[in-house]
Amino acid sequence: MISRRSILITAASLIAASVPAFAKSMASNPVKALDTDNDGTVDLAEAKKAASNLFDRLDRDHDGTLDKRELAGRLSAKEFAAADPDHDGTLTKDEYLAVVEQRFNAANKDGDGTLDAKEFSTQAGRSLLRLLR
Ligand SMILES: [Ca+2]
Ligand SMILES: [Ca+2]
Ligand SMILES: [Ca+2]
Repeated sequence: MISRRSILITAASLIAASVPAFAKSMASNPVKALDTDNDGTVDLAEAKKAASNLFDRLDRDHDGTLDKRELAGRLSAKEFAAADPDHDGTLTKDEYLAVVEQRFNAANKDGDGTLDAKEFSTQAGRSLLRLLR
């Protein structure tokens, strides 16, 4: 049984941790790293927040959109075409977050509105994670 206090200490040490340690914790337990309200699961708002931060990091030329090069294989050609309804070859943040929402819903097998570690470990969960980190 994990106490509320130890969860808070874990969260505080996570924030204090260096960037490589943060990346490592993402790899071992994505829920822990993404669960900003510490309720033990990742909801859509938390997933979109992480996705939005990643979008900003990937947007190297700071034009507010991601092209295929900036996405670096996170979407297949087919997924990219589906996510880019105006076919201008780039994704806006809204288009990117729409894909995140689709993948979140696909990963949320029990339909409870949140993702737990087990749901992240599925194929759908892993494909969502590629858009979050
Ligand atoms: Ca949460
Ligand atoms: Ca760009
Ligand atoms: Ca769920």
